[in-house]
Amino acid sequence: MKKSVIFTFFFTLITLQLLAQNELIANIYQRNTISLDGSWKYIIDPYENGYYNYRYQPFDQQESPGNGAFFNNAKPKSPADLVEYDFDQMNDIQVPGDWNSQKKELLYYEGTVWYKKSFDYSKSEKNGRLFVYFEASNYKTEVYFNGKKLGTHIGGFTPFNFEITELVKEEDNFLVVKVDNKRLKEGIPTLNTDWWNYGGLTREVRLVETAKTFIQDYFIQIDPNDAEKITGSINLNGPNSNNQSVEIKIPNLGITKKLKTDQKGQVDFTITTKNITYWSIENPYLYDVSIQTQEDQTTDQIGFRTIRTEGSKILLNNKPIYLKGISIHEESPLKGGRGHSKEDAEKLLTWAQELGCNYVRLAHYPHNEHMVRLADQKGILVWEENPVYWTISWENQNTYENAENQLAELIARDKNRASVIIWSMANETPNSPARNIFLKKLAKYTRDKDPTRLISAALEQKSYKDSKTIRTIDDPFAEVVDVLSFNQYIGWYDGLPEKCETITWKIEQDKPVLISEFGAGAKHGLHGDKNARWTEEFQEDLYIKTIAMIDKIEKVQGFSPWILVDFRSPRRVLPQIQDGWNRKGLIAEDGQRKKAFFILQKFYEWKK
Ligand code: GCB
Repeated sequence: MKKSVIFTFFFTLITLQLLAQNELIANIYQRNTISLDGSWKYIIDPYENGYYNYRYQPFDQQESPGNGAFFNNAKPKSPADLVEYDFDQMNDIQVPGDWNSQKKELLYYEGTVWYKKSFDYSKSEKNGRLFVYFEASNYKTEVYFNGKKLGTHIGGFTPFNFEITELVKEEDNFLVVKVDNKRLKEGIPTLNTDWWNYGGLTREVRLVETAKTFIQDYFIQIDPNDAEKITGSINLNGPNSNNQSVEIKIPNLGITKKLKTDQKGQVDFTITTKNITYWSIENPYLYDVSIQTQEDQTTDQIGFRTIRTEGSKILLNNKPIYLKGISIHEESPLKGGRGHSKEDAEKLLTWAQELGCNYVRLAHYPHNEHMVRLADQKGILVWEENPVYWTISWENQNTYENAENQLAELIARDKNRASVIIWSMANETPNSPARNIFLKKLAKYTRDKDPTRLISAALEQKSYKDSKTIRTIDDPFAEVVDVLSFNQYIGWYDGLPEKCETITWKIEQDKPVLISEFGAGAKHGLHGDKNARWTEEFQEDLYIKTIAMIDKIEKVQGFSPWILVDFRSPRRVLPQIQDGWNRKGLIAEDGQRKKAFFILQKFYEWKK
């Protein structure tokens, strides 16, 4: 082998190792953090000119990438030096925030944008460690710090972090991030969706300071088989992780327990206790749970509850519950664009509560962490969803791993949230052998990771045998899920609303049933005959007739109509009506309620 080939081989090996991101740090909001939000410099790079050299080889895999590589944040050292970019002369873009709704020229842009942030840093703890934590970035993200590659992240809606302890300096640090939101056939989601592909550093970015050996993660829940036992595990990270003393305290239960980590820096525990105030919709009680080690301390607010199914019932703390839900996309009701803030979450969940909801379906991808934190506080049950949507590349192993990884990151983030009761694997995926293998594997993976929650997926319905009036669920994945959910659009894509009066349902699985979607488009303020599409009256009538139809299905334990607020979708081009918006919202994008809002509200008020 030639020397240069050997070098490239080892260099690639080393870079591949470096690309592994660090395990997620749990409970980011209650750590020592420094925000990197605000103005960043940006370069639009549709040809990925700052990433590939002219032979289309990535600069970050070259021995000497030179001045062409944007991650070097290069500056000419003398007037003779050739540098064909300059971050510091570029315009600002705000982080967090999608680029589409910040810059006119980026409204429909799908491709690469480079971000750069410079900062000084003074250590608050001498022996501490430093990480950079991204709450989300859509879709493929390459992260570089002070000219070194930290790694790559794939997936637009889940958090990731990298350690920068050894790289950080007191002055002139620069973090360069390449974000590419090109849709990909083999991606999760794939090319085809019904929502806007917002690109960029869409959620917060922060530095996280930790002790040298710190509390990386913990999972603390009620034992699904014994509601008087709190079980959990705690993981430390650092040189002193093994055989370390750990103390867990839940003051309001009078619990103080001293533990010791094993050789892997982990400790599993079970605490038996009576008199737990269970987290519920009426009383979303959260306990302060604190974990202390010699070097580190963290506190979280955790609710304890059980969730399980029995026949066709869903039992919250052993009592049947009817899920009065609504589906929600993560768009900012205040500013438009991708939502990310606590205020966005507050507004969306307040609207859901005004409708009378005790449950929300966060479609079709993981929403920001504020949503589930607030749902915990407000007593709203949550369905969280992986972006396995419509027809993805079922046979591609990388696609599977990507789906599993996105779900793993979501579970890592939200596994201590009492509000989250359902992990949804997918939405409206067509039945095929490859799809069934894919989804079964994903469900098994999820169950192994988290045995304390229910598994579902938004499936599709079909005619029972050849009947014109009887509908059923005939899908092998229905055997796998705990909760049988499906979307149906009788009255909108399938006849007119009065068709609901002619349809009955034969659901044979002995499982609780949720209708994960139904709906109709209506332009707020457009009034007319109830048979005229796009009028508020049409949508209102569809709600009346659909609710009457599904309330007769015995096994139905709730539903989440499509959708709380009108949302942007490039598929929706009808002038004067859609203009780029999916109009199935009960609320228009400017906050105005449509007539159907009040129909659903009335039903939820009445329904026990
Ligand atoms: C669906 C999809 C959802 C779409 C909706 C619609 O079945 O699950 O993502 O937005 O229909 O409006 O057609």
